Amino acid sequence: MSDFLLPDFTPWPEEFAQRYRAAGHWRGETLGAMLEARAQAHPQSLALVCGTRRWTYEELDLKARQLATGFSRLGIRPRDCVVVQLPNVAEFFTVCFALFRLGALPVFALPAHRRIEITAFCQMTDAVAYVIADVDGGFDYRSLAREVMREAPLLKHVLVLGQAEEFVAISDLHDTPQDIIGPRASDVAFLQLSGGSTGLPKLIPRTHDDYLYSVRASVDICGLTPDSVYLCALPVAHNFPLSSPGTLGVFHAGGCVVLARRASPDTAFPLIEAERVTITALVPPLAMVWLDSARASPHDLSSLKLLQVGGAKFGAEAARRVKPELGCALQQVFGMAEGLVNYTRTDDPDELVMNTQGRAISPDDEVRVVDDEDRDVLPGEVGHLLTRGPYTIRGYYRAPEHNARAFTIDGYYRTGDLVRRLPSGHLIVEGRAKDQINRGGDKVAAEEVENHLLAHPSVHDAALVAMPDAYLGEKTCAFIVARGDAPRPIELVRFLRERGIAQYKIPDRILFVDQFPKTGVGKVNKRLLRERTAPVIQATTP
Ligand code: AMP
Ligand code: DBH
Repeated sequence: MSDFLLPDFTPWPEEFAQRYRAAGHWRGETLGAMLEARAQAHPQSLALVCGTRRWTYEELDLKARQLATGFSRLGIRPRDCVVVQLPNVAEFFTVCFALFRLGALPVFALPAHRRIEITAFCQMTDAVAYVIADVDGGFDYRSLAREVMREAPLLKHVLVLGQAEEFVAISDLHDTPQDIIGPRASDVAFLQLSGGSTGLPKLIPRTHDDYLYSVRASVDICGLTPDSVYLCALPVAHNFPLSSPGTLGVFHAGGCVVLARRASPDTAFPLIEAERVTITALVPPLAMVWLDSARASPHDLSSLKLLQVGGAKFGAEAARRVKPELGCALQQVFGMAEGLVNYTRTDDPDELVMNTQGRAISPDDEVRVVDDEDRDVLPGEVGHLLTRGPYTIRGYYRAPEHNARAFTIDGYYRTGDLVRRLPSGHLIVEGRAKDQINRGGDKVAAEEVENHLLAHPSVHDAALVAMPDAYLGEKTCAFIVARGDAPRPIELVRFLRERGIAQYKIPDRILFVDQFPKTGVGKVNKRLLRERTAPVIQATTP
């Protein structure tokens, strides 16, 4: 058994693993080896632009190897988990590649996460280190780290980009590179996050083999070359800009990644012009803002060839505006950190690009569309999307009970999405069965927020539902049955904030009701609650 093998990881059954290897999907290459190979092949090519810093492949790889030595000296070992919460900065990559080399596992947090989430990630993974920036977006991550340290006893190190105060500065850790026996490609490389639908966030173990396959195949589908210049405007740790084909795809192709600190047009457009960006990825609300700003912008966006939009459904109407207003082609991307990614192809007819969310990457992606009893629906009918394949996990990390529900006996992942499949294999996302709200690409698990609301002494019961929104697609509305006098909504908002949850999970609306409508079996009828948001929406829509 490998030293790097992670317990609590559900591997693919051996017959599948053999098949994926035989097909050439899994090639035995690790992420660390991939970067090293690129640095040897074209050391002087530009790999990364971050503010005024411009790193070649040689520099990027060297810094990662130096940091690996520093991490190792600190005592970070193979299989140790390290929660990484960084903004879009170059050090995200040196930190991650250093950990990949050691066989330690980054746990990808988003900058928006706060005490509750970070503490949960640390506790669930027994993380030994937590990597942060000092201050970003006006928020001091060091004070967050102090709170997390108190609740996560196994956390030994806080590594800070910038002013470390009582913690360790990342810049002090670089040391002479050493030869390291790295992990195997079949080992878990990192833990990605799921938006989830339960009270607790879920962690997604991805192996070097499976992730690199999805990256490599995505590079082909999206036509990345050494001339590609990718603007990373979404949070760098998110699965979409990381791997579809994302920054890792660009490194695989030998192109250049340009990091944007913000995704707004006033930050992104000047970068597109200055760096001659050819491809970028956005969630639908940002794509709409870009569409509204492009024409009036003084910046030359003509280098942009492909805009990828995914994370939430991009409506056909907005989709049709991309070419005329941004002057580039659109690609719809329907993916999930658990694995399966669908793309519209660059040579698909417009009809498919505007109206579908694409088709699966791999000929070995098995996609089923089923009814409530797991029976295949007729072709073209709406049903639950189930999938398994060479880069889709067989289980979440340390979640056996949840896994029993989230996967079928024969290993299909229940995505919770409702889709329709066209004869071409393209999928149209028609809705969602999971109890989750997709707030413009930010996934909010209803149960998680309900549990926080229930902790308030004046809340007897809580139900979080989606409410349509022109900009975000969906916003959240919390229905509350009060215990005694109803608290003021602002008091509940303050309560949630003080508990330390990410801002995007705070309900956009809070409404009080005497009781919840119930379904036949007595469950809260969320469909009826969603309908009750209609007057609210009308009242607030100009
Ligand atoms: P996660 O499992 O947290 O990585 O989130 C993945 C989920 O995001 C999918 O299961 C879908 O519900 C949603 N999603 C991602 N891309 C799209 C898209 N293009 N259209 C509709 N929903 C999407
Ligand atoms: O929403 C997602 O999680 C997502 C969207 C597009 C994703 O993980 C991906 C592409 O890889």
